[in-house]
Amino acid sequence: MKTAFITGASSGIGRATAVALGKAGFQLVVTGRRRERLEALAQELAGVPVHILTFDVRDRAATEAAIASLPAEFAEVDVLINNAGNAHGLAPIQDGDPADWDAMLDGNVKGLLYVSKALLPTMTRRQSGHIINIGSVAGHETYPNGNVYCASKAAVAAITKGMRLDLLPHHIRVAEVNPGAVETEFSQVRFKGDTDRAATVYKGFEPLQAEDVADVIQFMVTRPPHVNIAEVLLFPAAQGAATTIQKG
Ligand code: NDP
Ligand code: 8X3
Repeated sequence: MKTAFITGASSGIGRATAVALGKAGFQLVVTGRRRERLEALAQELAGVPVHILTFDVRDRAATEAAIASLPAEFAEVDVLINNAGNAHGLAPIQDGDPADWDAMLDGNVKGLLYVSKALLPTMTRRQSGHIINIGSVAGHETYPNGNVYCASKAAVAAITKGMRLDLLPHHIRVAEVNPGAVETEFSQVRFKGDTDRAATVYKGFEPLQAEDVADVIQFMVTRPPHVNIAEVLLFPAAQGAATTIQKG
């Protein structure tokens, strides 16, 4: 049985990916900070072997310790989905909150690096592995007030390309999935619990659901070993660019 390690599986895209890969025959390591959410996910996936790790990806020592604690039967990771991340705030640069900047750069960028670094030895040793980094359209287009979130996702794009080149000699596939608007808890986190403001983001058109992104990820990780779908841009049909959405 292959092992998939999914960060940010307590909500949204990560959770839907865990469900999809569990149903596709993977055993899972699911991570996040909210243990009760991960326990509910494991219960929903009854019959699928699931190991839960709770840690904050911004905390390098905690990330390393959590990954070092993996029992032998979950330690040989075949597929890594670097999904944990969020936007915090949406403000002009001069009004941005440095605490939000730290949360985005430390979580979306450094967290992805810490998790990857801790798991890569198991892949390089076996000369095999598949890593999917969840970027965003925001990493390929900078939109007004998106500044630091866009920068964090542009870093994910650059890191993905760098990882792909560096890991090529080790036969490790590296890919990036770049969604547009997906209705998850993303906007609730971005707007700090303002659910009305979050809901307006997805009003007037049919956004992607987390399951739509999970479908694509499942397809990517079940291709034969000689195939790497290196980059995917996934929009709702109503979206043409980061901030161009046909409403109505
Ligand atoms: P959600 O808010 O629904 O899920 C975010 C997940 O990331 C949660 O499981 C959360 O777990 C985890 N997470 C966030 N910060 C940390 C942290 N510091 N340490 C550990 N885990 C963390 O949002 P989405 O599912 O939408 O987001 C998933 C990814 O998709 C993100 O990287 C996001 O940037 C990206 N994305 C989202 C889009 C969208 O429109 N929704 C579009 C493009 C990209 P917990 O809180 O339990 O720690
Ligand atoms: C999430 C999509 O457009 O809000 O990365 O940045 S967007």
